[in-house]
Amino acid sequence: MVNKEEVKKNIKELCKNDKYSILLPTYNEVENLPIIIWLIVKYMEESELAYEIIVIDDGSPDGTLNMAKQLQHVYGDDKIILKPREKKLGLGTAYMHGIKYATGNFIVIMDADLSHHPKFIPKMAELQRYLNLDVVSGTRYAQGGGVYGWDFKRKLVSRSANFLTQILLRPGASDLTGSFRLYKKDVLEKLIQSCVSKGYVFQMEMIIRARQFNYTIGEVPITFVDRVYGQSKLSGSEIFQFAKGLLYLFATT
Ligand SMILES: Nc1nc2c(ncn2[C@@H]2O[C@H](COP(=O)(O)OP(=O)(O)OP(=O)(O)O)[C@@H](O)[C@H]2O)c(=O)[nH]1
Ligand SMILES: [Mg+2]
Repeated sequence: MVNKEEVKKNIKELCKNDKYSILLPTYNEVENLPIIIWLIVKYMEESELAYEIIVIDDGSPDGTLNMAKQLQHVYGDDKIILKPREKKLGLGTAYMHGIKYATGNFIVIMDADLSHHPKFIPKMAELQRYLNLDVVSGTRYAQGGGVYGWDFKRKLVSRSANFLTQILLRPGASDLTGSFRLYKKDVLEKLIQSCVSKGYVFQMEMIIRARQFNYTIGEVPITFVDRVYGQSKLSGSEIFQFAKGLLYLFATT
């Protein structure tokens, strides 16, 4: 009989050199940053996972970078790494920029606006370890997941985007437009290189390409909470861009 505790211990031994580089892209997140970092530190320390947090701020006018510097003093420059850029250059390139400095063998991508709760990172790491997965995706659309604080229009847009994509591309993952995910570093590098889209459709393309390259994907149900501080940026043109990107992927993959 295989003892469960024994298996857990063996996995822990195998994974003792693992390190998680958490990429936090920020644009005007001065209120959210101290809270998200406090939570990440709390949950990573509690679960005894080695980690670093890479903050990629794109010249936020609200002083996010200054806040990040103060947090670096508090938590140490081995834990908080600052890789700012001069101006707002978009999320996709922010990930590419951040990953260059990552020293971990795993990368976690998440939003800094408290929509993604850090308590799910250890759950993703655990699932990854058990099944040696290439990608673990947080999902709002499977057992136990959910969305809080979105109005009807926003829910409809997100649901429809997922629904259409499921039908057109059959990706085999339930949350395509979400961006809370854990990747093996080399897998993420390959995916980013192969992705052509920008904006919202980028998250979807990543998971579609992952499927295309036969990477193994697991899912962890997450609850998603709408941002409390700061401005939302979903607009009509973003929705149009998404539809365009979806059709492009449909035609090319
Ligand atoms: N570095 C960088 N970060 C960005 C940029 N655009 C957005 N972000 C950050 O990326 C994350 C996701 O962006 P959000 O604005 O929350 O996007 P969203 O969740 O789709 O929309 P709302 O939360 O409704 O505004 C947040 O942490 C933002 O601060 C950018 O151009 N550069
Ligand atoms: Mg957000």
